[in-house]
This record gives sequence, structure tokens and C-alpha cells, in this order.
Amino acid sequence: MVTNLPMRAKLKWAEVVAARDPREKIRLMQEFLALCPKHKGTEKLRAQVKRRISQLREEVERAKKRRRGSRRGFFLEKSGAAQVILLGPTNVGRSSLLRVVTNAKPTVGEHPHTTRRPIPGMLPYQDIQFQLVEAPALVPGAAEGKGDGYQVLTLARNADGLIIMVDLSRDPVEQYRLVSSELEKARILIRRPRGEVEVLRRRTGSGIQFIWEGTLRDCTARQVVDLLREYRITSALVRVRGEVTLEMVEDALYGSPLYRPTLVLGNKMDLPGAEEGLRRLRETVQDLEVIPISCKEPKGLEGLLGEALFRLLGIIRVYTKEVGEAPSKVPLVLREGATVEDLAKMIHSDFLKNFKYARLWGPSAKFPGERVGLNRPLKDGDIVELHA
Ligand SMILES: Nc1nc2c(ncn2[C@@H]2O[C@H](COP(=O)(O)OP(=O)(O)OP(=O)(O)O)[C@@H](O)[C@H]2O)c(=O)[nH]1
Ligand SMILES: [Mg+2]
Repeated sequence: MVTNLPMRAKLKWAEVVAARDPREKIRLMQEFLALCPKHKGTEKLRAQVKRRISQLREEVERAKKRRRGSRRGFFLEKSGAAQVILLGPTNVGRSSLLRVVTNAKPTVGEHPHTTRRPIPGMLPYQDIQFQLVEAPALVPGAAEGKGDGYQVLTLARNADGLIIMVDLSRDPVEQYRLVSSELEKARILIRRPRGEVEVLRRRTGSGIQFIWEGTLRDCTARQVVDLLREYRITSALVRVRGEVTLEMVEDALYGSPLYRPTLVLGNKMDLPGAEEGLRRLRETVQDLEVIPISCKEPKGLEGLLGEALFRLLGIIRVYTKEVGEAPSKVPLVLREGATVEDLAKMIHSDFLKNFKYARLWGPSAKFPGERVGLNRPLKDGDIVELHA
């Protein structure tokens, strides 16, 4: 995205990053824009910086209001195994779905924009629950702040996963494109990127250090260090995952894109034209899973959706037990790839400090009660007894 910025613009960005006061940041970002040439290559970057400016302005406004005692954020505390945000244009049936598969009872309306605030509901699946949140509808220009767009997209950024819901009977491809393009503009990725890079600035003067969980593609580590120096960054931790290019490193300096696992729900399968809509939607969406549903025929919907989210989010359930007792009825929820160490950390930091060994039953135990160490990967359904 970033291409050949003049040195003065890069230095200005270093000032933006160093600034602490939001008003000061806004002023410096405006100066940055003035130094940043206008052409095709800088279009996205300019749009993104402008978005940051409007966001900061809103934050300043909100902080003022908070001081006066009124609150109007969209923040929702997470609950259950994962928080999943239901996104879509208006009238696709998000409230109807919530009524069918969760305990929440939002108002369903024929009129557009019935839902104005996020509404959470719990979707039970086997012995866990997902928090499903209906977000107010996305409109074109949401990423520029239209129709509470910032708040909705912030909800999406903070979630564990996303559902894009469309109405199959009314040009679902266009609806999907609307949502996916607003997400893209807000730097939320709905497909796992080939590479990810994070630049964590540090105060101590310990130079640039790399954490290698992948490789650099078109450049050397030396070039990365030189690039960071142009932005006056001399002390940072650079985490490289997958395949990373120099452009991605520079991009990350303006705010890293975030990946959120995403599912597409095609609703109103009961209406004429939906079959054709589904076929065209699948053609467009390609590698994302598209699930056709109808809220008018809700039988089995809860299980279907729960199962899909379970797979999408890569959830594993682990049951802990005490010596000589039965395993807990309620599982701890971890993500694929989690180890005994992650489990111990989750329970209590003391557990990790004083860890001796663990005993393992279930799918990943070689035999019941196998003795394992901290780096042992866990699987869904494992039973673990921690010894500290
Ligand atoms: N035929 C049919 N109609 C549906 C289905 N799901 C929802 N509807 C109808 O679609 C309209 C909108 O439904 P809502 O659930 O309010 O949609 P929403 O996405 O929450 O919309 P807003 O909150 O207003 O943006 C209502 O008239 C529903 O009865 C479905 O599966 N089939
Ligand atoms: Mg609604």
C-alpha cells in the first residue's frame, strides 16, 4: 500500500507516533497529509489517515461527554467461548436470527434500520456458548463513519469472529461486496493473510530485534532495519509470521491489518430466487464458507450454526480435574495449537510458576493418565490434571 513517501513525510509520521495528546496527533496527521503526495499509490494510505483523524476527533468528543457524565460507546463485554459479530446491510434478518438461535429477543421489523444499538445473545452449543452480537446495519461509507460505522467496525475489530449475513433473494453479491469492502477499508481481513508483521516499539535502546515465525520475501533484515530507521525507530521488536514483504512492514507502521475468521450466512432461503442468489454468492465468495439458512424454518439452525462457529474459530475444550476426582463438567476454552502451558496460564499464573507435570486423558493421551510437560499440545476433549 505505501509507496515511495518523501523523507519529510516519514519523519512527520515519526512525530505522529511520538505524540501522546490526541489533539496534537490530529494536528500532526494533518501536516503529514500535506506532505504526502496525492496519487494512486497513496490513495489508501491517505484515506486511512483521514479515518484515523475522524476517529480521534470522535474520541476527543466522547471523552468530553464522559466528563459531563453521558456514555454512548458500543463496547460490549465478552462472554462465553467467543464473541461473534453479526454484520450485514439492513433487513437481512439479523434480529430474526438472534430470536431463533439465542435467548435475546430483539425487535424484528419490515422497516430498515430497526436495530440501532448492538444486541448480544447467547447461542448454546454442546457444553459451551457463543456470544452472538447483532450490530446495527452497515451502510456504504461506514468506514468513513456513516451510520455509526466507526462503532460497528470497532466492534468487529474487537471480536473473535465475524458473520456476514445477506438476503439471498435480493442481490446477495452486492450486499456481500458492500460489507467486505467496508471491512477492507477499516483494515479488517476476512481471509488469513499469507504473512503478518507486527512492529512493537520499545523504549529501551536495545536495537531492532526479530521474532522469526516466518520469512522475509523480497527484502533482507538489513533493509527492514534501514526502513525503520527512516521512521526514527531504532528500538523495536519485529514479529514476522508467514511470508512478509518490505511493503507490509511499512504498512504495519500505519496500523497493522487484523485478521478475523469469517463465515457468510445467506438468509431467506425460503424466498423465490434464493437458489440462484446462493449460486452466484458462492461463486463470488470462493474460499469462505457460505451457509444457506431461513429464519422462517428454524429447525436445527442452532446446532448448524454452533457447529460452523466451532470449526471456524478452531476451538478446543479442555476439562480439568483434581487428583482422585471426576473431570469438571464445564470446559476451559482454548484455540487450536494451545499447549499445557496455555492452560496453566489461563487458570492461574501461580500454576505456571510452580508447575511440576500434568497428567493427560482423552484424545491426545498416548495412554490414560500419561505424564506430560508444559509444551504438550492439547486437543478438543482432553482431560488434564495439573500438578504443582
Ligand atoms: N421470508 C423470510 N423473511 C425473513 C427471514 N428472516 C427475516 N425475514 C424478514 O425480514 C425482515 C427484516 O428482518 P430483521 O430480522 O428485522 O432484519 P435485520 O437484519 O435485523 O434488520 P435491521 O435491524 O432493521 O437492520 C422482517 O420483515 C423479517 O420478518 C427469512 O428467513 N425469510
Ligand atoms: Mg435488527
